[in-house]
Amino acid sequence: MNVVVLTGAGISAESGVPTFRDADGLWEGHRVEDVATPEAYDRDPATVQRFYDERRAALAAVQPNAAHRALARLEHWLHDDLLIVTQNIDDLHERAGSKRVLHMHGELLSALCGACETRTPWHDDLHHGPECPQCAAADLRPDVVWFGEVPYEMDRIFDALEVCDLFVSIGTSGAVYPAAGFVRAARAYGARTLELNLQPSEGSLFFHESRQGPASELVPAWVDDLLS
Ligand code: BJW
Repeated sequence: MNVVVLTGAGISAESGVPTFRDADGLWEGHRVEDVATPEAYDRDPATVQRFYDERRAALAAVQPNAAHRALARLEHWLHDDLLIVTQNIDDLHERAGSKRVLHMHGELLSALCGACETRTPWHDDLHHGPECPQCAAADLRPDVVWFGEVPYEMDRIFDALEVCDLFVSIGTSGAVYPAAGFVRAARAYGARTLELNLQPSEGSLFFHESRQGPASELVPAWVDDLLS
């Protein structure tokens, strides 16, 4: 069986990483669409850099939870027949042991050079304007995808959606495209579709089945079912 799993902020919530659109979300009081943009960065790069520097530093203090670990266990059995497509910029899937992970909205632990567009693994702060290791321009920004920018790995993702037998969406609001459209693409290609989320998402009706509850309970139970 070939499986594509899409994950969103909800899978990391129980690790202590804030979500975006929940009541206590990252941008409480702001519309995410207003602040997660290249225009917001151009207007006030220092504030945006500090915001991501704080999130990068906070990442060191959190750990993968039972949902991340269950997906790593699933990869142990399915090998190349499992692909995780994550909208998250944390590294909790990798730290749980998953290897086949595509970060479509970029990664906190990577910097993108505005001058030469090189992506460089990055663990430190960026607000003080360090030089790009490739071209020496002091023009490094967080390597994340904001609204209006093109997500990473779209060709590989659609290739995977085309051949998967099962598409599972975990902990995402279904509010942001193109990820919100993956369920319809997978269905059109013939996959069965399952949603695992704390509450029905904006896209729940597009799934064959939707289960509600915390990811740390639903995901291990689903993996146990699949492997039994
Ligand atoms: C739990 C839980 C627990 C909580 N257990 N569950 C009009 C119509 C259609 C599209 C557009 C439109 N106007 C503009 C667009 C396009 C636009 C878009 O979608 N806008 C919408 C506002 C409509 N999209 C873009 O611009 C994208 N680019 C694009 O489309 O390029 C064109 C193109 C595409 C493809 C090929 C070629 C060209 C880019 C989108 C970039 C999004 N970036 C961000 C920031 C990343 C950096 C950062 O992290 O700071 O990505 S915004 C933010 O939203 C972040 C997330 O990855 C993303 C999704 O959020 P997510 O994961 O769903 O989090 P939440 O908080 O919303 O939801 C959490 C869920 O978990 C909730 O449901 C909870 O209930 C649940 N939950 N605890 C289980 N314990």
